[in-house]
Amino acid sequence: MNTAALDTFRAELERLRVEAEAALGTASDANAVEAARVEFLGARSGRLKSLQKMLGAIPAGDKPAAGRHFNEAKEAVGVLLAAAQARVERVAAHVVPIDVTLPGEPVPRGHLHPITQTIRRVQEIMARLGFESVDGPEIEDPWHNFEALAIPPEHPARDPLDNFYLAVARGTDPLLLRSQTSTVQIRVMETRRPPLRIVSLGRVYRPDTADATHYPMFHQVEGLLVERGTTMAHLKSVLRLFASSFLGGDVHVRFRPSFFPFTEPSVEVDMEWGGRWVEMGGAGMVDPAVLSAVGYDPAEVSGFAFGLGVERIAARRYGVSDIRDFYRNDVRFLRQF
Ligand code: FA5
Repeated sequence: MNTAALDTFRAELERLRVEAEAALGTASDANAVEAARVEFLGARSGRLKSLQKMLGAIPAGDKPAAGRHFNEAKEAVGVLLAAAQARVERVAAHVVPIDVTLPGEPVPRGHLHPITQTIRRVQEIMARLGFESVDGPEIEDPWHNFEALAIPPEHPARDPLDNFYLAVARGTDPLLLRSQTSTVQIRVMETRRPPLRIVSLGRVYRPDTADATHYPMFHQVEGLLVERGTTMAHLKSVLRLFASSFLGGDVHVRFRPSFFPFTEPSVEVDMEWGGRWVEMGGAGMVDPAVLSAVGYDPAEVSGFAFGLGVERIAARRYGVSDIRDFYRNDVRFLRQF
């Protein structure tokens, strides 16, 4: 039978264990753990030591049981202490002291992609020549991408192998990713009256195999001027002024006879800069049939249009020999611009 003294002793031991668990469990650093150790396990005045002294008052028959309970409690508190010490050591090892007086890590600043820089520069130069920047949709209907530009249904330029057509419901017109920015000429002429001076820069898409001068997604700069008395001489002057501002220095522009269904006459535009001729795009006088189709009177106004490859002129300006580099997303390359 347990005596009242043994019961009290056990209750005291349990209270001590619970309090030691709370103190050691919440101790947040080595000092707090050490303070708890002294309080509970201190060799001279620790609380366990005080309880040990009560053992003397336990009746002789209960002494072995009381001793066992005491040892169990002491061991339990010892385990709690070891766990608390290990925990605060782990935390301390991970805390890197912060020196707030050190200079911070520099945050690398990005910049605009060279193609975006080129687009903005072209817009700026053309604005100085009086050309307003306009946008058009990248998903187009066949009217704006082909028909209004005098490219009839049987024309090879409409071949599914040469365009990115979008799947559409049966019976509706197949939309496509525009293959040229000349679509914007039509969109502007449909909604405005001459005189017109616009420039439009944006993405176009063709299933071309990527090589040093081709990419399936690329950018074009489209220019359109419609005014009374416009001639090829105006076209050449504008292109030459543009090229000289863009590339810097004296740039020569050469026209080679060509064909586009929506211009007559049509030319390929080459530019000579730094002793080398490079093909930059196509151009011509807007075909009178196109002017009529949008409700302009070809007897009253005439116009010129041109379309240049943005990657090609950017490559020329920056001395890039492969336009695929613009899209490899290699920051070592992009950082140079
Ligand atoms: C056209 O796209 C005509 N719309 C240009 C035009 C506009 C003519 C207005 C008359 C009046 P072309 O298909 O030649 O033309 O393309 C023009 C330029 O885009 C090319 O000279 C070239 O610089 C660039 N280009 C064409 N295909 C690619 C490609 N896959 N990757 C990069 N640039 C390209």
